[in-house]
Amino acid sequence: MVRRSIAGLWTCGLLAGLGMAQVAAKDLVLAEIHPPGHVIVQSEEVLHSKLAELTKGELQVQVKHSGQAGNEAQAWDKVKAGTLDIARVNLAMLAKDMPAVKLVSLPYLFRSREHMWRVLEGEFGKRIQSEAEKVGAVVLTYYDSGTRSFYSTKQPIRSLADFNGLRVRVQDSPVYKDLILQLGGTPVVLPYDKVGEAFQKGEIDAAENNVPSYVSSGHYKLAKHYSFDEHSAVPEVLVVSRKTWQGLSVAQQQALSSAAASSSAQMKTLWADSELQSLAKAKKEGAVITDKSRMSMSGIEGFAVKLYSKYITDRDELETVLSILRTK
Ligand code: GTR
Repeated sequence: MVRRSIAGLWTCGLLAGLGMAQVAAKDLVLAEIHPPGHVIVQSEEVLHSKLAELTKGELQVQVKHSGQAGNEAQAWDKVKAGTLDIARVNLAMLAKDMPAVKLVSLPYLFRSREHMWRVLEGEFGKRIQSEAEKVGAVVLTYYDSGTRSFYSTKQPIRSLADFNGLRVRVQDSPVYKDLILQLGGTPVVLPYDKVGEAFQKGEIDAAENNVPSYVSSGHYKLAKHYSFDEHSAVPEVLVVSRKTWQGLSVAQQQALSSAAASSSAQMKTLWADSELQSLAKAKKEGAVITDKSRMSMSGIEGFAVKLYSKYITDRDELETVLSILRTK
């Protein structure tokens, strides 16, 4: 989309009068499912202002928040097809197209947030990058997504027995579907924006997410038992379509990469605070938080190991997982 302000039109007229062409501002549409106020949207606002600053307004990011440009699966498909410029999605959503993502979605893979960042910024990150390129996307950066835990409507999940027969909403990821099956529950795949309605209609009993999303989605009002088991830590990713990327000049590509890196660095400083504030809000408004110390999930690692055996199918994948685990 070409954007012209009054000042822009005036300059344009002036430049035309001087026989010079003006470089039109270009908007890159970014699909986002979270609403304003979510820490991810705040980081995208940083991306927008940094890019505008670096390109002197020549390149801008237009954040279509709250799912205006479709849900995550739709946004990812459009990026691959080259009909959407940028999508911010949870990396787990790319597992169907990228083998490396299946591995990174495995539960209990990362020891800490620092461990996850070292893995993403190392060799493994390059592998994700090259797999994304094969399907038509360029990875710009990652954002924190904390850890994911289960939350339920009727009673807190405290032990493995509590999964028996539980209908648990999961993202459209084979790894998550299998995790719930292994635990004895029934996985229900739903896009994020349909989860609230499914709780209301009694179609699901539980879901899982990080605390900022549990709160900003309003799920904490519908499923008030949040059990801090922290079974996975899959980051968010910002991907640009190959078509858009190739349509940018080298200077614009550099500016976009640099603005994305700045927004990710900024997000690292915002994330912890967002988790604390969201947790405080949930507690204040009646959510019941069960800490790990009050859960007896012993045995869950056994289920996780079964998943590892299913998803690590050859020597290369084994080496990859081992190198992730060995990353200091
Ligand atoms: C959130 C993530 C979203 C989406 C959502 C979900 O943590 O930021 O992109 O994947 O989880 O569970 O669908």
